[in-house]
Amino acid sequence: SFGCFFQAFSATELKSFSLQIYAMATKLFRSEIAKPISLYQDRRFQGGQKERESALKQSTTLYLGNLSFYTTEEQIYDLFSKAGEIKRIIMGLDRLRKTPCGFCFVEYYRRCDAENSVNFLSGTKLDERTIRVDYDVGFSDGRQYGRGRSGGQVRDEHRVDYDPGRGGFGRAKAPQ
Ligand code: GTA
Repeated sequence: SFGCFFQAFSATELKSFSLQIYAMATKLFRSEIAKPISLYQDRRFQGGQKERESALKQSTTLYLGNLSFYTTEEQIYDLFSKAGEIKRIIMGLDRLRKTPCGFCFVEYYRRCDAENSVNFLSGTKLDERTIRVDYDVGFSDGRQYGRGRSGGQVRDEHRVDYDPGRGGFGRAKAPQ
């Protein structure tokens, strides 16, 4: 019986067991349950932290990052429709040139399909690049444009590497 099982251990051992179980549960809670749904904070989001979290929890819209400028809407459609039926894809565009600048929004009809995309497609490769899939609060007009000073994404203004899939050097190291 359970009584006999516990009698086999000293009080110190039982205390140590329960402390270990408590530590494991805390770790799990911190890593899984308390994990923020998205690390990204849109500075232009009209609303507080509660509205943001509630929008992210219900949203069927995803942000895809680290795309090649050459990846097409069709390629994105082919990969992301594996998780479910897509309502629309909005390509991220350079604000000045109106050409793809390495991100997009994918909207599904169903929340569970968006969840499967985040869980199974984030970190996979598209056009030989590791893509990032993030929950988004939902598309609104104007969000399809890069916000960097040069028209592309902000991150491309800061990077110092040579990335042929994203226009070569970032603005930080562009030859003057
Ligand atoms: N849901 O992760 C995202 C995300 N990102 C990165 C952009 N968008 C995102 N949406 C979701 N999740 O509609 C959306 C934006 C907008 C569109 C284009 O994509 O809401 P953007 O990338 O041009 O500008 O947006 P954004 O998002 O306003 O840029 P942000 O947050 O300042 O910076 C992006 C990254 O650039 C940072 O994570 C950091 O890596 C780098 N960065 C920014 N500032 C610096 C700095 N001073 N020094 C070094 N690196 C920097």
